[in-house]
Amino acid sequence: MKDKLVYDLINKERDRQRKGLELIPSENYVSRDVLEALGSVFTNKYSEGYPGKRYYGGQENTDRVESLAIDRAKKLFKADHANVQPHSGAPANIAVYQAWLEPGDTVMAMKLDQGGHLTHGQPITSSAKLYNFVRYGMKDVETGEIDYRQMREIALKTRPKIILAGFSGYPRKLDYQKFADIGNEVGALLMADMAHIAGLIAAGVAENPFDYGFHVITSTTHKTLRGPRGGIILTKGKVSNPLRPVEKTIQNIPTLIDREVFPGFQGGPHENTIAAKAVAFYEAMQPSFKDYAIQILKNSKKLAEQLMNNGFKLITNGTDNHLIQIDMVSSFKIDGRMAQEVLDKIDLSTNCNAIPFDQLPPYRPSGLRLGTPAITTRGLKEDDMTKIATWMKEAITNRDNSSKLANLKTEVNSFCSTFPLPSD
Ligand code: DSN
Repeated sequence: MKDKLVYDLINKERDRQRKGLELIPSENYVSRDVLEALGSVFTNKYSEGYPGKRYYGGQENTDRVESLAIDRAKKLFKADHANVQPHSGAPANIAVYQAWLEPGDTVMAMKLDQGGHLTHGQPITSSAKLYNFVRYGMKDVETGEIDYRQMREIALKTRPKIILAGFSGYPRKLDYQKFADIGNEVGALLMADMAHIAGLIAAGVAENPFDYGFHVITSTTHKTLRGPRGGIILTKGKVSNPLRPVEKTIQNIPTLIDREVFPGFQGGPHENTIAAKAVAFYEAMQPSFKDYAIQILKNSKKLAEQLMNNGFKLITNGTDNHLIQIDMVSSFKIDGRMAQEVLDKIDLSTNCNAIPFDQLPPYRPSGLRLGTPAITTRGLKEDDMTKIATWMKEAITNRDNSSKLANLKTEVNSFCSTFPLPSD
């Protein structure tokens, strides 16, 4: 590469990724094949429209690669229709809202502090300015059980047009049947945002919301699914004649969503990313991906157990999925940001996060979020989780001792040198 500045930064970032452990639950390390597709000449091509119905010429290869990504996504997630064009998870969610709602309509989604996501109606987002969001949360933060009785009462009162099951910080399973019962009772569109657990669903180690009658699933492709940064929207039902006006009915949802992604909300799709999505879907279909997903869960359970043994107070006292939330204030009387910064010093990457009923502000919340998708890709197993929990405890309790932190960092770096990145 002639641009030395960028070249150096790419190399430095590769080194950073090699030397440390990525514990942020929404991150992962992609394969060399995914990277190659992402950096391919498909980035040169404009292809507004959908396969077979484009607005520009020269589409014989883009049509085929996008069709491949669509077919693989459908197969992987038992969908009838897939839109693989959303640039990421936020645009995917917004496209569904815009396809189905009118301004002022109500959406029911998880509270942010309980594990919900910004795009599920946080007041600072553009969606929250257009639509009315009502909330559900946990009945008991010690177990993580959702308060389904209260959820139903709120739904009967507010008649949401969408009931959204999904999260970015909730470590337990959702009861999709209960969501479906409430949604069907009030006539809501059942939408799941499976961004965090898409890889677990693809591998068959987490439940698929379509098995419970959900109408729409959105996801990112770069978390547990281990693909490029991007989004997808999956639906049941087929696209109807795209030239005719369509009514807002459940049957028309695939057509409404396709129209909303393009031309409604986005312009040209990123066909290089779509090619990389196709590669990631292929990889997720291989038997080894199931082993990977099983190991994510084993590692997560073990890490949770070891952290608790080391005095970390976990939100819901454990985990059923790939992610773990720690209440750092109760555990060690420091806030989540300070904990994140201490762990950065020993090359363990985590992220601070709000915890239920957090008394601290979002930029300096009480919680720390971590997870096992990336370290499992790297090849770590249950025994290694004991090391990570011990390093974390040592670093947090010796946070003012710079030579102790330097020693821990050396230990982490030397451990990591035996676990190359998949793209090495
Ligand atoms: N930023 C993602 C996460 O970390 O969970 C969600 O969009």
